[in-house]
Amino acid sequence: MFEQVADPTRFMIIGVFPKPARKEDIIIDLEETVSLVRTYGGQVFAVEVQRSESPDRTSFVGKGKVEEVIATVVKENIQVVVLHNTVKTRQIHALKKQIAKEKPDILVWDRVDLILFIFGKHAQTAEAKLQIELAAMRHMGPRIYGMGFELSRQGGGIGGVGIGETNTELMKRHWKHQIKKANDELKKLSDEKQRQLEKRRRAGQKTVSIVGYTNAGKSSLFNILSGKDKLVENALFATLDSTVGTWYLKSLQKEVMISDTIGFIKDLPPKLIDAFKSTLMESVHADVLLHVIDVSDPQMHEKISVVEQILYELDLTNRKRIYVFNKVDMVKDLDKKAIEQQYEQFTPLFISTLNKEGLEHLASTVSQQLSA
Ligand SMILES: Nc1nc2c(ncn2[C@@H]2O[C@H](COP(=O)(O)OP(=O)(O)OP(=O)(O)O)[C@@H](O)[C@H]2O)c(=O)[nH]1
Ligand SMILES: [Mg+2]
Repeated sequence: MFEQVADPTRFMIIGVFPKPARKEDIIIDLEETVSLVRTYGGQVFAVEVQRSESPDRTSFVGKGKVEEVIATVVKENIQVVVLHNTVKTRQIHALKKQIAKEKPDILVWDRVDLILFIFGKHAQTAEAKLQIELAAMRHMGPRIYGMGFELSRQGGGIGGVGIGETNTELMKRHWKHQIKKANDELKKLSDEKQRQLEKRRRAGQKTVSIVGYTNAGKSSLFNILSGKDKLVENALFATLDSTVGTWYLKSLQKEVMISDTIGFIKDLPPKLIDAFKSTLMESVHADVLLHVIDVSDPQMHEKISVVEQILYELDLTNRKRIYVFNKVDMVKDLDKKAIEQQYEQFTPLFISTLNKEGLEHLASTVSQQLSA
């Protein structure tokens, strides 16, 4: 698994937005990246926004802007420049090279790098670690060796920095080997999972899976329904693995399996989602999906679409889904009617895991869907 050698804490964010983008939307958008930095454990000392129809082909950020960025990096002693967008490897490399003239140890990450570093910090299970390792290798490419990462798995290390410059062939071979090794190990784990799922299915056991945007309250709901005690945190990506528990449905007089898993976020590249297929396997095999939504979030509708898009990429939109609008305790005068109308086809219902409100109705709705 990759580990940060010494965690950087001083961050700067750069966002490139199209000219017509509204200021309010830009702020909301950037706020998510700021929370990602916080989740990582960093602090944001500067934010730069560039308005441009098309990002610079060479270094993503335009020439004049780069000068400003360098000045800020030096002045604020920035350790990591995070590009709010998802950026091509060679552009990141070019930008880094320019900034490094003034600050040699600068790190430049794009949004996906940042998410991967967060995953890397939080991963607990062998499966989650392997998936992140693979995703990181695929997304970062050989760039990974200059990013302050080192391969810490036994026998996996090649000492981190520098190999790219010294022996490209050796690096390429090592690279292929690492990817294959991680792939093989992951395959073993997911085959085992597949067998267990198959066994459950043969035993006639139904599975309900909780999905949704990160921080919506999925683990909170999972804990109540399963009586377990999973980590709940006001942070993005508190959960990275998947956990299965049992939920007793009174009206059916039987137990069903319930699973909680990693949250979704916008702009996740498909290859990253692909890397998490093993973790998401429970959801893939679920009889009913509970899509948990934070009803107090001003970006609620956009986030619903992001989750739907990812479910589509996972080929899960043919599945029965129930929209579970959570955190009703936080919204005064909630217009339930409007939401019910808009999402009628997804059997919308309203809960608060905090006040334990709406849970009976959730149980009866799920029971109905399972026996339908
Ligand atoms: N007010 C209020 N807060 C809630 C409710 N449900 C969850 N929260 C809070 O929302 C935050 C996120 O909750 P989690 O259950 O960790 O959310 P999650 O969807 O599992 O998040 P990730 O695993 O990070 O994707 C925590 O601070 C919870 O205490 C609710 O009904 N009302
Ligand atoms: Mg969670």
